[in-house]
Amino acid sequence: MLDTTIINKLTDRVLNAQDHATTMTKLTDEYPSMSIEDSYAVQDELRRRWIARGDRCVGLKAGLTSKAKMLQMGVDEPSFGILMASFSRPENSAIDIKELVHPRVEAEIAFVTKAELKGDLTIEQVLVATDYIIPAVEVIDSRYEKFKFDLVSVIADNGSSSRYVTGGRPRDPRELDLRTIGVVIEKNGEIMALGASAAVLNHPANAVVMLVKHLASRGEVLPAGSYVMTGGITEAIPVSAGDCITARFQDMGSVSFRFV
Ligand code: OOG
Ligand code: MG
Repeated sequence: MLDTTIINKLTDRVLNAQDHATTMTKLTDEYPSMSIEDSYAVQDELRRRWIARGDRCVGLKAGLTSKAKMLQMGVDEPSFGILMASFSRPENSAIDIKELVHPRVEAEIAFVTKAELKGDLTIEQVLVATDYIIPAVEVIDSRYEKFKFDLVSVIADNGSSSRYVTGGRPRDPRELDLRTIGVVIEKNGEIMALGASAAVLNHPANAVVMLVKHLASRGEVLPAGSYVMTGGITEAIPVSAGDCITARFQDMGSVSFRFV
């Protein structure tokens, strides 16, 4: 494990890049021995700093949970990250691209839980503890040059998290077949990507199962009332100022916003 001084120094670097929309070189270039455990220690420190600023943690995200995303990023394992209230933007809002480096959008199914989840779970247990599922679009923005990273580096950058927009219709997960929800991402009215929800680990609730297992390995639980994003169903779509994004989710409505 890297010592606390180095974890703090790396957290400063990541936070600075996030706050000022600047890029950094991969943390593993300087610390080749850095481990996944070290990256999650950076995330813990990021969360402490955000909370100290008055922000609130609303939940967690799973990323790199679909083949399309793993292929696009050259990584073959899921990552987990923290979602703060300040990252959220309303539906139909305008997201300021100046605050971001090279954003991309992803369509994801989000879960909102109503009971604490811990340990080894089945999909069924996740569904029983789910209050509702809801469409979400994540705006990811790697702080690494050219959006290129390894698993250790991307986790320390909080899984490229930058903004997310939640919308459409909340649904009871027991009323839908969660493997066959069709999703279409449109940019300026043109279809850029399409897929079905089974692309995420065969069933998006599996992302929650994996997340809770990861938390258990760190002695943590997923509290009731958590907002969990399960990962992009398709590859992520690069965006620029002026782009209007609509993600349509079968039987769940759509989420729209734009970049200025
Ligand atoms: C890492 C984050 C991936 C997802 O939904 O797969 C992610 C990245 O691709 O930058 O959020
Ligand atoms: Mg994502």
